[in-house]
Amino acid sequence: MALTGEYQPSKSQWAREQAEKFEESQGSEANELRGMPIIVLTTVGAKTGALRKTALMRVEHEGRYAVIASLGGAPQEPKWAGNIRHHLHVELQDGAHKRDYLAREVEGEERDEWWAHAVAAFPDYDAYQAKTDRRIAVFVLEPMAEEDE
Ligand code: F42
Repeated sequence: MALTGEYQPSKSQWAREQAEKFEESQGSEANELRGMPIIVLTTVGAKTGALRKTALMRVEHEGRYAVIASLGGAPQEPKWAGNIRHHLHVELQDGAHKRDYLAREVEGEERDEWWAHAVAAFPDYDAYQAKTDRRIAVFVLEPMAEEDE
């Protein structure tokens, strides 16, 4: 079931424009960062309940995705990570295809495996982890059953 709530645009202009252009064009425009593909994640705001849309790198493996809370190696986590912990049901749009997912934060070996997929998709993640003292959170997104399945 699709998420419900009012869309509240991000305060970050470049990130907002990328997410909006990507969605409006069904993923045919604004679909890369430095030549590498992105997806758009929709989360439910932990405080407002509003729908938040965030452009993130595309980390996909066998039909599942990971989202990496790197925020360029900043000391603080991106807000969307807290939103996910508060509300595990999210939407992810990859190209023209938008679907519902259940998110789970991963640790240990599972995190290591997904981190390797993440770095293969976007090598800068290693530099971001080296830049910050926090352990960058990794969330794996498992597809939820579609209504007609
Ligand atoms: N960020 C990453 O962390 N990882 C990536 O892989 C990544 C890739 C990427 C690719 C393209 C691109 O354009 C941007 C990319 N970014 C990536 C940056 C990403 O799009 C986000 O801008 C960044 O991660 C920061 O996320 P944020 O959730 O902190 O967003 C900020 C800018 C923002 O909009 N904040 C909102 C605001 O109004 O300032 C708050 C949003 C929010 O969720 N509010 C909650 C609510 O209840 O509505 C409350 C949250 C709380 O706890 O206070």
